[in-house]
Amino acid sequence: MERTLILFKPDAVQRRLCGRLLSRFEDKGLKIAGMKLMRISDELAAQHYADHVERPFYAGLVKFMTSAPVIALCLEGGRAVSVARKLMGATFGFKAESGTIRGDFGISNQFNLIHGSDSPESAEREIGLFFKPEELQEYGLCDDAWLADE
Ligand code: D4T
Repeated sequence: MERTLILFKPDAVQRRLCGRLLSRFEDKGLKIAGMKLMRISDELAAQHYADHVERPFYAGLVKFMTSAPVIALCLEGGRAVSVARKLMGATFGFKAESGTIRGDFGISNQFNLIHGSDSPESAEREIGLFFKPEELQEYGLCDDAWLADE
């Protein structure tokens, strides 16, 4: 089992797309381990996007991500990190394949609706930034046996 951090960015919340985006992950078989509506602080944005601090788009990205509420999700399942990245599609909406979240719901570079951890190591770090341990649940679902290989 693997966990990943997903953020529905301010544009997804503002465009009332959260239910439809969450359905994509539930339909695929990922389980919600944690979920909350929250406002990202400047400090949290700086920690989350520390790798991008030198990039030209960094200031605009932090401004966007702190501009309005987001939904933070910790999703769990087999190969959750790569499965979620496939569902999201390529970074820019105009390049993302149809059938993916970014390919189906947007054409913007910056307003790309969703964040997903890019490796299990990033996921561990990012889940720790966004969730306290007690905010994450461990529980079974009635179809668990039908979604796992063993
Ligand atoms: P995130 O991190 O938001 O899941 O997106 P990706 O993993 O797909 O892409 P990224 O880290 O390279 O970029 C982070 C974030 O910055 C925005 N961005 C990116 C931008 O506005 N202009 C740019 O040129 C790039 C490369 C979009 C996603």
